Formats: sequence, structure tokens, C-alpha cells
Amino acid sequence: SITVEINEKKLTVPFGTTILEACKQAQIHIPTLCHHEDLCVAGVCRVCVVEVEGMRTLQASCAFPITAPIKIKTTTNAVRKARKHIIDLLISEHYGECYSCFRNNNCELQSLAKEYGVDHYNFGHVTQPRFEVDNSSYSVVRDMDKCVLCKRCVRTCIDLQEVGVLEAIDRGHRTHIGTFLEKPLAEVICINCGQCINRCPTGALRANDPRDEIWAAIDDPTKHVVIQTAPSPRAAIGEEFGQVPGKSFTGELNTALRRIGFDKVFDTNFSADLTIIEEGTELILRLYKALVKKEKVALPQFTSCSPGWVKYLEHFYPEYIDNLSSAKSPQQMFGALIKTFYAEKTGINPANIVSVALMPCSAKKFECNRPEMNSSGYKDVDYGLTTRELAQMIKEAGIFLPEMPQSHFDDPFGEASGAGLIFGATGGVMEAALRSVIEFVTGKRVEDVYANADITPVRGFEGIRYAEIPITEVGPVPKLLQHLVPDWNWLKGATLKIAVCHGTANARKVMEDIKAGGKFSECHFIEFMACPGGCLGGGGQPIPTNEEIRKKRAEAIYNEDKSLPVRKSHENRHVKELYDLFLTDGPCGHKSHKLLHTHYVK
Ligand code: HC1
Repeated sequence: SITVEINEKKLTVPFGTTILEACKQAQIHIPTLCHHEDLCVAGVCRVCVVEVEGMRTLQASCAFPITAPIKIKTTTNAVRKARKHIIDLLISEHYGECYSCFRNNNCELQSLAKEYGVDHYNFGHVTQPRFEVDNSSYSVVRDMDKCVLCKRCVRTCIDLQEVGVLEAIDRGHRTHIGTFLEKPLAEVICINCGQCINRCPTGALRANDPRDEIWAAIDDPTKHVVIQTAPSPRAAIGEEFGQVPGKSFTGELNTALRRIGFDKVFDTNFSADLTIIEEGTELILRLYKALVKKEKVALPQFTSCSPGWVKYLEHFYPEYIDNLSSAKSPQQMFGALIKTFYAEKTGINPANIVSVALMPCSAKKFECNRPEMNSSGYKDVDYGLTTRELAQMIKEAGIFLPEMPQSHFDDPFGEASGAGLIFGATGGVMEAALRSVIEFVTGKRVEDVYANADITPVRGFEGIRYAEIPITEVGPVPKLLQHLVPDWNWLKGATLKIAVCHGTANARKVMEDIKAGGKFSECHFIEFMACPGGCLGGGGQPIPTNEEIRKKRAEAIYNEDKSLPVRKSHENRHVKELYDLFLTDGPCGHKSHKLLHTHYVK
């Protein structure tokens, strides 16, 4: 370690610590713009400059590793002036008005301008847009006139997600961020994950916002407007109302949604439970075909509920599309059921149902517009709405979410299990599946195998996790599956090999290993989520998001799971009822194949 002096205060830091990190440790505030905790150092904006004794020029603190004892000053006049000039220059090139920008009050450039008293245009001002807004994508909108060239989106796309759609184009004052051949986003290999939006410091990137259409539907008395709410938004939306990360607002959100005019509020966790039954059954069938019938089937089975991951696979590894579970995501299963089962049960014409999905994800907007997603005979889900957009709607309605009384979800989908809820965290789909598969196959209670039904080997934030579940004993086949497999003897003594990975850079590692015939090619089931942390870190979640915040959101989800009376998908009585009343030929039966499964075609 090395002793440094910052503003005459001595501090010992490990070798290689950046000045910015050392200042943070000393609780000295340094303004930043191109810096983001999730990303590698860029050092391009220079907003974080400091004085280092003996050096002729000011140094970017984010890009200066401490390798020798040095004296640093962060509050000198030269530092103040340099920072202010940089912000002045950025503002002069920034087209657009703050009041009409979705990042108003949550914009890092605006905050810096306030902090440094930049309240007029010292270097002139751009009065005409230079770029066309690219709203070709269902998910991500690019407005390059608001870009500050911090390259956080570029580093997110290239390094964090290893997709590589965005890059700096041209040089000097013509530099801008663009796509391959300057094509619209919808025509390049964007996976719609929206991670670039989460890391953009300004309003240059945003999600394709359906609020106006949803308000219009709410105002239309001929429309029956329903909303399903995904597991992750409830664990994060409080942040939009100034609450500390890590607290769920499930009951408050239900009340707020009714007050702003939704006719019914449904829980996506219900259809996550259904997904477990369908996807778990599919896995059992694939294993049965491979191990007993010696048929050629695609293994490992990959989860398919993250639409960013599905798109990633379609773009980069299309030869593995058959490995994707044919089970639709919970969002899409729910959409198909609302316009069929629910419409029949309530006598509402499905043509008059407007189905909204509150999601933490920008790719869900793309997913609901996929041509495969019309199995009800209508567009199964009409609009994907992000956590940020819903928070805005709630504010527009004059509601302060944390003060809402709590209320429940609506029937006939009112019950959901903790297994459905934990889908929102990386490893959650796998844990939910295991809670059911272990009970189905062994006949034992999962609590007798894993304390409190917490399957800890698949939890955590490690980018790639691998686990083996030995099946030492088998029980009777449950009634729900008796038409598919005669017994479990063929699984006795087998070891279920599973893996979990989040973030597409990690997905690439797993896929390359599979291609090379490595350890992951021997897995039976792999959970892939496109976003770091899983859905709770989705591209539609409150900004900022970083590892600390993602961990808090995960805590909120796991704490809520613990508090729920039902924690296994197969114990959800409304799911059982659905198979009794509607999906009468059982999981992976004819009807569920028509409504709840699909086959992705690139
Ligand atoms: Fe997700 Fe899913 S967990 S994909 O992360 O399977 O978006 O939250 O809703 O569909 O349930 C997202 C979250 C979400 C689906 C479920």
C-alpha cells in the first residue's frame, strides 16, 4: 500500500488505486461524467481533474493509478476553473431543453451545470438539431443531439455486454456515437437490452415510451385496460420516489395502478409459476427422450424468458436456437391467457382488452411486438412499460407511491409463489425450477434438501455459476405429469448439471465453451439473463443502477419470497385450477403448445 496526501490529509491506499477511488475513500467529492462503476476507465470527459504536485497539467482522477506517494489537491482555483470550462463547453454543444427531457432532474450534465454554476451559455449554444432522432427500434431511442461523448454506451455495449453495436464515428468536432454504416438501431445487431440507457448520463438514450397510448386507452370507456407487473419493478420503483434501494412496494403499487385507471392488476409471478411448470416439463421430456428413447434432442435446454438473451442467441449463435426452451416468457404467457382464458371467463371481447406489461426491461417492448407473439388471435401483449415510465405515470397522476395503502392482485390470477417472484434475480428461474423439479422427481420436500427451500448454490452475483444436483432417490410421478413419463427410475443415480449466467458477455463465455465441447456442453439446463444481475438490473429500471443497487434490489426480492405463504410454483392453486379448467391436456399439451409455447425463427 501507498500513503498519499489529499488536500493535506494523509491516506493509505492499495497500489494501483485511482485518485478518484482514493478520494471516495477519503469522502472527498469529485465530479464525474464519463466514469461509471460498472465500466472500464475511459478518462475522456476530464470533469474529474485534480492537481497532482509536480505535474505540469491537471490529471483526470479516474484514469490516474497511484503507484507512488503523491500529493493531490482537489479544491484549487485551477481545478474549479477547468471543470467549469469543460461543463460550459459540453452545455454549448448540447441541443434541447431540460424541461422537455425525460432526464430532467435526473441528468448528470444538468447536475454538473448546477454544481458549477453554469447558468448561461459562455461558449454559445446549439440552436438547431444536427441529428435525426432514431426511433426505429421498439426498445431504444437515440437522440444524439443530447450526447456528451462520454462513451458510457459504447463501453456498455462493447465491454459489458459484448454486443458491439455502438462506436465513436468520425474525429474532432464531427465525432459522434453511431452504429455500423450509420444504420437505424432496428437494422443492426442490437439485442434491445437497454443497458446503454441505464448508463447514459443524459437523455441521449431512452426507451420507446408508450405512455400516451396507455393514457388514451385508460380514457377510452370501450377499452378494458389490464396490467401485469413483473417481479423486479416492485423491488426498484421506490427509488423513483426517493426511497432507498432494497424495499419492495408490491401492495402500494397495486393500489396506485388502480387509482390511475387500470381495470385489473395482475401478477406476472403467476405466469412465472406457469412457466416453471411448462419449461420444467419440457426439460423432463427432453431428458426422457435423450436418456430413455435415445432420440436426438437439443441439450442443454436454455431458458428463454429474457428477450435480450433470445435476441443475442439469434444474432450470435443461431445454430443453437433449438436449445431455447419453447416456453414463452411469463410476460407472453400471461398476454395469451388474458385474451383467451380471462376474456372467456369474464365475457369481455378480447378485441377490447388492452394488455399492458410493467417490466424492468426495454427488450420486453421488442418481445411483445415479435410476430411469434399473437397466439391469442390478437397481439398478446399490447404495450411493454418500463419501471421508469410507470413511475412517471404515477407522478403525473399526483400520487406519491410510498404513501399508498397496500392492496392485492386481482383474480383469477391473484396467487403467485415466491418461486415466481425470484425470477427477477439472476439464478431465480433456476432456483424456481429446482424447487419444483426436486419435489416432482424425489417426492421429498425441497426444504428437506435445502434449508428453507433456499437453493443457495445457484444464488449470488458471480457472472457464471455451475452446480450439480445428484438424484439419489426417486418418488412417484405426480398426477400432472403421469401422461408424459411412466416413472422416474431412469433418473435414479443421475446428476443434474446446471448453470446460471447473467450479462451477455458471460453468455458469450458459456456459449463458446459449449461450442468447444467444454463443461457447459454437458449441462442439462442453463439459465441465461441478458442483463447484469438479471431482470432487477434491466434496461427499464430506475437510473442510476450499479452493483450495490442491484444487490439491494435482490435482497428485497429474496426477503419478499421468504415472507410468502406459497414458495413453489407447483403449489400455486390458481395454476392448478388453470390446468383443471382450461389447459386440460396438461403441461406441454396441445392447448399449452398453442398458447404458451413458440419456436423462435430468426
Ligand atoms: Fe423478468 Fe420474467 S423475470 S424476464 O427478468 O421471466 O423483464 O422482472 O417479468 O416475462 O416473471 C423481466 C423481471 C419478467 C418475464 C417473469
